[in-house]
Amino acid sequence: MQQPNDSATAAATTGARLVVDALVANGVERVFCVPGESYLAVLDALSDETAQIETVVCRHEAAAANMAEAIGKLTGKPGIALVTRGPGATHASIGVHTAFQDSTPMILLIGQVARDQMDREAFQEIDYRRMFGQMAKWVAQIDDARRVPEYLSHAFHVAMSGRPGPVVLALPEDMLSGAIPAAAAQPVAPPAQRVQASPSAAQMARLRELLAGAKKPFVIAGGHGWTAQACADFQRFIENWQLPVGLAFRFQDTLDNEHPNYAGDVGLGVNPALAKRIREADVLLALGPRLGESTTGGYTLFDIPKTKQTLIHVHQGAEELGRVYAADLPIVSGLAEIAALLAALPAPAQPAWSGAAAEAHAAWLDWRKPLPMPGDVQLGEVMQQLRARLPDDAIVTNGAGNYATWLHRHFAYRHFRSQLAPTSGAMGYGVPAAIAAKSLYPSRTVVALAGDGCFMMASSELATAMQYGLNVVFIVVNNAHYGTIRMHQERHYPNRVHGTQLTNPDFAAFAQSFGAHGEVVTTTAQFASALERALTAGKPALIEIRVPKEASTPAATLDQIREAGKKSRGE
Ligand SMILES: Cc1ncc(C[n+]2csc(CCOP(=O)(O)OP(=O)(O)O)c2C)c(N)n1
Repeated sequence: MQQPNDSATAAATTGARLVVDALVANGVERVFCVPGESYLAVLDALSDETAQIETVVCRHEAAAANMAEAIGKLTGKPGIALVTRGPGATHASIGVHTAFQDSTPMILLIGQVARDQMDREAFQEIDYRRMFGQMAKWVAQIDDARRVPEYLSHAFHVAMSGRPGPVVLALPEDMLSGAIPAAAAQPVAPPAQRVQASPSAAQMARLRELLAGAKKPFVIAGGHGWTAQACADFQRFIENWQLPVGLAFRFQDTLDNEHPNYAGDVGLGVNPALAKRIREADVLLALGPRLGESTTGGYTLFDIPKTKQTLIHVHQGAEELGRVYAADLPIVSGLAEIAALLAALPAPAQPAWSGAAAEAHAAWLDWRKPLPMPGDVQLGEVMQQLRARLPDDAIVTNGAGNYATWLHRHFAYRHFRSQLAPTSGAMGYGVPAAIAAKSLYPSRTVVALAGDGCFMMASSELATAMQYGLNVVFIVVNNAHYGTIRMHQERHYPNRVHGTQLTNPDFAAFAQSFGAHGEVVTTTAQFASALERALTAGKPALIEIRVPKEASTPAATLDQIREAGKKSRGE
């Protein structure tokens, strides 16, 4: 290991100092980390910048990376995670993968082995270019401390521009700690600017022509890259044009769900009436989302490679257009850029489809009504109670699991960036995402909804919530198994339950052991008062909701799922 920087040398700097200077220059307010000996010099430089940058110490690198990802989702600027080489980087990889799938700006900084140890499979050494090659927008290793400003500037630009995504930078330990003459280093770069394309006048004219000529148009909006102003512009557009709007999987906060043009979410378990409406549309405007598996009903909603519908696909990254579906009008554009133009796009006086938006919204309202489920807790009603009690701008997070389908179906997202949920379907996301959201917006209410499986993947972060006084309300839907996988198991291998059962702790006592508030709900009627106590506890709080295994989805029991599986195979 190299000697730390000799602070007596006046005009010296270090790679670590330059890294932190770049974070400061880009307005970074917090970094999420688990410390490691590979980047002590960065921690040391951060200790001089506590007025601007808070260092949030986590209990697991997966959580630190998920927190950084959540900050990227909420702010549109890269969230920063700092982890050690080898084990730290491998733990953190889930957050990088989510940032990639969700198109979220994020930068993962990894302490790397010293340059004179490289390529020996030294202690915890990994070649991050190969490791993260497919799940990051850019991976680099900074071998020359003098060039840190250039690398960091490029990292911020790449993460935020075009289709946003994660950048990984490996920082060799000796590059970070070794002193170099300050004059030899590049100067700090100005803050990075988001670079986005705008549609051409000809593309807007064609878009107008296609849309105005439609009989049954439909809009699917979503994807990362929206701003509050873009959402307001988008709302004006769909009101002027009387368009029905679906929101892409886990981008349900792009339009107020109570808006009369809202038709529902186009995600997993899509409302069949909505799927029918989309299939029968003649012109489809996909504004912002990838047309990925979850937003296309597992690639079944549209024909491949040419959709039956006239497809106008707007995306921030050119590489996404024509990936699966060849659009009639592909447009590369930032969402704020196109939304401003759409708001001013003259609408036909008497659209052929008037009344369609109201019909689609009525169908959503119908879909939203809870159906009875086995057991004493009606989760659909719980979601509606949650909606009624939480402020409109409350942030609600989740990870992966069937429990989230009640949230997605029965809750209504009413505010820009009030949903934090991974389109990557990563378990263990909701808890750290909620903690990050609360650290960013201390005055907003933040609720993390998790299954028992999902919660336990990140439950150690209760300690982080306690340490930083981040009063998140954690709601754990406990059905004592990995319910989603059991559902698939029953569908494909009826009555052969294996590898999906869980023995859980007493969640309320578990939360209390951290110093948090904890309680159990076993009936629908108990929920409202438990929520009230959790929201006013003055500390992080956990509500365990006990539900039976049989309550598999908002619409089907395990028995029904098993029987449907058998029937589909003709058994
Ligand atoms: C990190 C990760 N591991 C495994 C999976 C596969 N998986 C998807 S849902 C699920 C079960 C989730 O269980 P739980 O949180 O208890 O929710 P439930 O489905 O019971 O409502 C599993 C194991 C995943 N999506 N992510």
